[in-house]
Amino acid sequence: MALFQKTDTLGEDGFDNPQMRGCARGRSLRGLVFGADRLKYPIKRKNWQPGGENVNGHLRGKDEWERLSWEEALDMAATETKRIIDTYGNVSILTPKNAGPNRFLCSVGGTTSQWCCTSSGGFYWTSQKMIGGGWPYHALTLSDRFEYRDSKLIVLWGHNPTWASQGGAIYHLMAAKEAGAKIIVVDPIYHDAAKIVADEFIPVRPATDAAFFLALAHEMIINNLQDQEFLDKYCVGFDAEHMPEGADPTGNFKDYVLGTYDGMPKTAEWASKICGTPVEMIKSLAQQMATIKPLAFTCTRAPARTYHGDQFAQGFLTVGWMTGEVGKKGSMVGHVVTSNVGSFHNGPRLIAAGSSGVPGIANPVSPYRHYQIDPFDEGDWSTINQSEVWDATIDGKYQHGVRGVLPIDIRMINHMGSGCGLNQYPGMTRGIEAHRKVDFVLADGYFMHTNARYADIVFPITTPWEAEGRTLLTKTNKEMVLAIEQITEPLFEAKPDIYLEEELAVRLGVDREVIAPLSRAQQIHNQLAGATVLAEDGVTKETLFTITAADIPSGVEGEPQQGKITLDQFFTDKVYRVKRSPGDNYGYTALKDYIDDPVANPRETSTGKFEIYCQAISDWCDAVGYTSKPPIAVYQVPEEGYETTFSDWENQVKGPYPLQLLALHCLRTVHSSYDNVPYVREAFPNELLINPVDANERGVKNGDTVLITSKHGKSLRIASVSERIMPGVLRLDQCSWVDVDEEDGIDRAGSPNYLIGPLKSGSGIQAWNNCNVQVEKWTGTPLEPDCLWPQRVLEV
Ligand SMILES: Nc1nc2c(c(=O)[nH]1)N[C@H]1C(S)=C(S)[C@@H](COP(=O)(O)OP(=O)(O)OC[C@H]3O[C@@H](n4cnc5c(=O)[nH]c(N)nc54)[C@H](O)[C@@H]3O)O[C@H]1N2
Ligand SMILES: Nc1nc2c(c(=O)[nH]1)N[C@H]1C(S)=C(S)[C@@H](COP(=O)(O)OP(=O)(O)OC[C@H]3O[C@@H](n4cnc5c(=O)[nH]c(N)nc54)[C@H](O)[C@@H]3O)O[C@H]1N2
Ligand SMILES: [Mo]
Repeated sequence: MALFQKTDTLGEDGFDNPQMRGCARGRSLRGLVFGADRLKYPIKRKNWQPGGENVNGHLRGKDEWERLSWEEALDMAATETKRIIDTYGNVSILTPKNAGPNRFLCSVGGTTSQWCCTSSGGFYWTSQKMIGGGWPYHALTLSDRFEYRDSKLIVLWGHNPTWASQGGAIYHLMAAKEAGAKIIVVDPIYHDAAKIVADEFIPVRPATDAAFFLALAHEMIINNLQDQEFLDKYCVGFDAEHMPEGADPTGNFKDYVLGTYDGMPKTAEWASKICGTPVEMIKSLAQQMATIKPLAFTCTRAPARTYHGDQFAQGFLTVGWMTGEVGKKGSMVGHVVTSNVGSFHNGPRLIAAGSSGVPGIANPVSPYRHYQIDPFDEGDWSTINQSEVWDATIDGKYQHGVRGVLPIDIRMINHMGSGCGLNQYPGMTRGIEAHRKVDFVLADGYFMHTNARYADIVFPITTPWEAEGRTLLTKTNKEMVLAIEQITEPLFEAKPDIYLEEELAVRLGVDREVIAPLSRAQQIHNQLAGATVLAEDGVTKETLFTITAADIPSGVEGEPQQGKITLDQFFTDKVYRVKRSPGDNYGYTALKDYIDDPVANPRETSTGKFEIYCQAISDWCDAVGYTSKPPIAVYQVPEEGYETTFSDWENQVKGPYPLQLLALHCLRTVHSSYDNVPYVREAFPNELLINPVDANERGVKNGDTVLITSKHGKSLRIASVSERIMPGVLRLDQCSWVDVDEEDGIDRAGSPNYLIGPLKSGSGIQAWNNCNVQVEKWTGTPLEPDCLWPQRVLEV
């Protein structure tokens, strides 16, 4: 059977309504679903059995496996979970995944969850507090894709949409360029988007952008280029005359930049030593940003996924607002969310699915998970920051917001459901140690991915392509939905997540209906029947699907309804797109209401304005309890960054880890997903990108195997020597499946989180893009390209 994600062939292809092309991962689905390494049966680690105290935990990741029947495995997992709850309480079970705890564990008293800033780095909380609004998500402030054709200057700061963004991003950039926009890219890498559309490329070292922003501000101030009227009217905190009530006037941004009180003007020369950008480039960018209008000033969240990443977000917004380029056609300042909407499909979704109708189950151990946290809440909850879950498990304590450091005794790690936390969270060497410390690790998976490899019991789970029925996928850009359908019966003994959860819950005395109150068919029907699309007026919600009596499966409750497209048509086309044209009612100019009338439409900040001086974000970081920061954008040296590559910064003497490592979202994988598929490995080898200057210093040639060492771990990779990356900076893909050689403790797969430490800062950021490393030529056996490695096929 051929199984490729179909590509969009609907309608006429063109800049207004481009067909959406399937990506390399989608086209590799066959290798994922029908991979020889699919997990076929429930399995148990040979030297583990229920009953605790840590039965041979040191063998996790090394032990052999034995096959169990589903009944045996379910009984064993349920008995051990119950023992742990009865002995140590629900709080002793850690569920380290973004998707949140399972219905099963919530229904039996809950579990310690994790919270994080994951994708968003410093932007999540900083954007809400400085811009106002967005709750419970970020405050997003970029405009609809058509508006880029009105921009005369587009800045892509740490923004490579050719790799990480859905929605045909590069096509929209090309259209903007054709319409006359100049495009400037600022990045440590001369990436593919730069190659295709950039008129100028400006290099910058990772985790140093905050210094660059201050120099841009300095340059604008000394040449009086800032839009003072905009700053006075819409912002607080730029200068001493416009501070929020009660704030110390000497704490304003302008005086910090000029060095009025600290004697240190944040000049281009000062910044250049830190960020590595030539002085002339900094000055020229300030000039261009302040004078070429309309300006679209965009970045991703990648540079904010760094230690002190809040200061990136603050600096970016502050300098953007200094240009006054907000809320008008083609003028915008904001960060993109490449993961959900794509880089240029900003604004509210035009199409929405109905609710499945299944109510959530609260987690009695904590109301918080994923992005949600209230560090000021002094209640008796237990949620651990993603950067701290492994340390907390090993050390028995964690930071509980304003309550400070509290003890915790984790006895079980629950990996059920989606996510691959052990591979994906920073500090994997600590993660492996944590997994070896507890009594029980429970996992499921399609394969023996990292979570499964270090577990005691693993259940084989069906992929979405084995799930019954046909439904719609709305996790696309805002203008379209895709059809998804079952393409094969469940393989081997794989079963759906819900089956696993239901069976475990029943064994602990919970009613089946609590876990699965509605059949899958009913849930799908609810999603299809409730789907809506905005009418041409851009306001009215219309029913999307026509559903006939024959479309409603027996046993499913529902009524026939009239919509814009029949289900048969949708599942034939496989895609539904809203037709766009310039000037239509689906456009969106971010923040227009505030700019048009700031009195009638105040921002949801404490002052009602944009807060360049933002006490709220400073208070928030203090409450989280890792590192504190002043209310304005400043530059603070990170725990790992550029300065820390030196042992003696004053005399510029390099230290033991003289290079900076980036770990980027890549063409090969979606995070750790697809990393086991040999043909994406072949097409996109995860090589260490290194500049010729650094390679030559180390006698490393293109194709050589190199050893990468950090304070936290060691990895081998093949070097790819190229001038496309700045000297002093390296790049790996996030995130290959770690493959540790137990003899020497070195990871063969180049999995970046094995090198990256669990650093903790600011609003609770995961610091993925600032790791300090050393590289040397590997004198042992050279690595074979990983596309030739045997797959992890378990013979049990
Ligand atoms: N070094 C570094 N690390 C990073 C990042 C980085 O930039 N650098 N980025 C971070 C970011 S932004 C993110 S979002 C995270 C993502 O990290 P994760 O959320 O852990 O995502 P994946 O690695 O794709 O893991 C998804 C796993 O869930 C399984 N799965 C998918 N659907 C289901 C399902 O329905 N049921 C079950 N049981 N399993 C399912 C897949 O097979 C796969 O193994 O990674 C983070 N880690
Ligand atoms: N193919 C693919 N696409 C994906 C994903 C995937 O795994 N694979 N994951 C999705 C998800 S969940 C997310 S969160 C997004 C993430 O997507 P993004 O947030 O866009 O992150 P990246 O693609 O890792 O990095 C974007 C750019 O930032 C630059 N950069 C990194 N650090 C710095 C820095 O300190 N300063 C500057 N100036 N630039 C820097 C990198 O060189 C790169 O060019 O991607 C989504 N899209
Ligand atoms: Mo993400």
